[in-house]
Amino acid sequence: MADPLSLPQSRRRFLAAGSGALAITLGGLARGDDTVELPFENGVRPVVKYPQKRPLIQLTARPPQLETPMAVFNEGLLTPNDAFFVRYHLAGAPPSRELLDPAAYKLSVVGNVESPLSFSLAELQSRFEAVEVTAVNQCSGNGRGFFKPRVPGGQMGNGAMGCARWKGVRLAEVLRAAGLRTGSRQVLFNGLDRPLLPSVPDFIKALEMDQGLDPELLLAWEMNGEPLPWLNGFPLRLVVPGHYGTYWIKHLHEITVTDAEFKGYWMDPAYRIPDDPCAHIEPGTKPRHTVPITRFNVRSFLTSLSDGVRVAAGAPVRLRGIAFDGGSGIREVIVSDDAGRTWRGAELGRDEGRHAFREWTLDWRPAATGEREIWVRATNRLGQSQPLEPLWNPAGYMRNVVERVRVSVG
Ligand SMILES: Nc1nc2c(c(=O)[nH]1)N[C@H]1C(S)=C(S)[C@@H](COP(=O)(O)O)O[C@H]1N2
Ligand SMILES: [Mo]
Repeated sequence: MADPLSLPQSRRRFLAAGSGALAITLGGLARGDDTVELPFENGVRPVVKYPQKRPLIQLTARPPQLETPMAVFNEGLLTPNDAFFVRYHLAGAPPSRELLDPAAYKLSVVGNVESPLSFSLAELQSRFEAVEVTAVNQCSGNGRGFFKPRVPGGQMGNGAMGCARWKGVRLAEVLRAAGLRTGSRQVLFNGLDRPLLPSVPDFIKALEMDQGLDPELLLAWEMNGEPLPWLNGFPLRLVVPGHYGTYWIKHLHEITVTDAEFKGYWMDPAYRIPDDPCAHIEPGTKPRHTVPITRFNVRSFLTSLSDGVRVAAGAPVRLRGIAFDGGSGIREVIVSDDAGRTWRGAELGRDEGRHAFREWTLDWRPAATGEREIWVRATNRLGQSQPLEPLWNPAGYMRNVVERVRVSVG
């Protein structure tokens, strides 16, 4: 077996494996070489094979940032580990092989606690009950590349999301084992990746105490029945169902309980949204007040047809896609093939829980020839839906506009 901790294989090698398959598998516009073009300006990306991953769309090499081709979401509700997106912030990520040695690995629980604790992975697994949850992980900037006006930050298409079955122990039980002292206010999470320059702040995230005690939050070592891939947080990561990926700290090694509000860079000014019900302000303006980003808004996608494809007039086509939200669950998905004039209800598929992707299907028979746009719109169980126009904010977070896929009927 290939060494999972070795450097990425060369792009040439992937090319040799056959780039002809690209057009079918990537969902973007395949360019006939080892790149793909996402449908926005400067959208050309190399397609690169990393250890434990199939060839994925590369945003940056240092640190590795990879997005999942849209067609993968058509394969099933669980995103395979080898296709799951990868996001890092620090040039020193992922952590080195020495730091990730499972034999040497320890998770420590320190700060405002009665008894500071330290666990090996085996101790954590034997001391607490293992539980599982199927949940979506999505980057706050998923779809950022589509915003107009453009916003700074990683220019991603919609492949910075995925749904997996996570297995681990409840964070709340681990915190209780350490014993929270009075006045405990926040829980901080730090991973083994570190900045290379002293001027860059370490990637540390904070959750309020009540959220830290939510029984849904897991310290997970397994994803879809396998140990976490190296690039997805081996050996242990935080899983915060319904919440943006920024809180899902990978290579987690230190949990600190504080009695004050943490002011680190990655909580403020980073990862904040306008304090407004839609996290939205007029393009080009600055928000007056911001708050930390929290839960996903509602999203839905057509996964069975990629933008620009041709379908035969008069022949039935089964449309298929996914929808999800921040944890209430999906109530309804509707589809329009006439730019929003009329909508039809799609059939919802298997319910894998309110944090999972929900599949939808709809039988469609395109009658007239010509260019059509298929629009998809989901509503969650709280009655929240998706806007027809994108809601802009300065960091390009929480994009959830009704997606449109152009199809030519001929
Ligand atoms: N240690 C560490 N954990 C991290 C990050 C990071 O830079 N370092 N990035 C976060 C962000 S912003 C996202 S979107 C998710 C992505 O998870 P994935 O790489 O497993 O897809 O990891 C989160 N956990
Ligand atoms: Mo993210």
